[in-house]
Amino acid sequence: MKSATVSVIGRPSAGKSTLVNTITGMKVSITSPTPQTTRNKIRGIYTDSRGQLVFTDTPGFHLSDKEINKRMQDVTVSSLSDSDMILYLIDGTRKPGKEEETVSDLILKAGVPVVAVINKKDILSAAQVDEAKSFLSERFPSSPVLLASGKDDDGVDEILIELFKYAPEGELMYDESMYTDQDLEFRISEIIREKTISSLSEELPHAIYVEIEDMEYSEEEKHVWIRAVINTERDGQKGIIVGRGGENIKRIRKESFREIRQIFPGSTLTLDLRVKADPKWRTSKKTLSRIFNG
Ligand SMILES: Nc1nc2c(ncn2[C@@H]2O[C@H](COP(=O)(O)OP(=O)(O)OP(=O)(O)O)[C@@H](O)[C@H]2O)c(=O)[nH]1
Ligand SMILES: [Mg+2]
Repeated sequence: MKSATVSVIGRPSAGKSTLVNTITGMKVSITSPTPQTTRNKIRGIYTDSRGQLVFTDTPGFHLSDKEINKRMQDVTVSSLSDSDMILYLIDGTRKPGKEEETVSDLILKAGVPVVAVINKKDILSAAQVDEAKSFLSERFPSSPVLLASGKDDDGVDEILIELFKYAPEGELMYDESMYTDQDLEFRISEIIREKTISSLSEELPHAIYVEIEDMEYSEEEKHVWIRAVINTERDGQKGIIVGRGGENIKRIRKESFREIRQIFPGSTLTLDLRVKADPKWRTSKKTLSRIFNG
């Protein structure tokens, strides 16, 4: 039996979370076209007759001195140092520059086996593939370099084959029926954040965080009651989230409701969704520590 922890590392929007969802076959980690969607370590567990791979999806590594970015960098770096292997994803549509070099330096420093993947195969030109290949073969001469599309589930089996090749022998770390170890409140807040992000444009997704204020479950009535808050950074941003006539928040609620209900099959659900301002939370050490708990 093989058993290994695998950190999924790469720049923002490389497709890390999409790939972890494809591998596990479940919605483990939220995704969006906005870079820096993932903010925490998110575990996705894959088990088959070969053994178990416990993936840690991480925040995309972004070079920036802002406090919030430093927190996210810390989450990613801490994951690098506690995994048996690294799955390094690069987005073939973007030229490898200073940021990519910094990410690959960090990976090399971790000193564990690396499987490198050029992702987004479905939209890459031959020249883009060549450029990514030469970057990776120069930096990781002894690592396999694969081409895949996490979104289309193309080349993903080959990634698993390579990872199992390098994985050490060991017992399963989780029961084979498990696909994530996230607590319920976190998962629910992430679903709401995803639906909020997808309703917004430009910078606003970075200005929000979601918290579950209260959650109760009645075994007798088979009913789940959740009160959640979408926090914005400024008072003026609340109106954008609510939208004209409440249209936007209604859509966020409806889409969140549909997905949260799947977590509680056989139960009914009340989702009370509110919008509040938490001024300057992105520079508040206390709030950041609560959100970026690793
Ligand atoms: N064409 C194409 N798009 C992809 C692929 N994988 C992911 N994407 C898209 O790329 C965007 C980012 O995907 P995510 O999975 O959220 O990327 P990520 O690396 O987790 O991003 P961060 O969490 O911000 O670091 C989304 O719009 C995805 O739909 C792929 O294989 N092909
Ligand atoms: Mg992500």
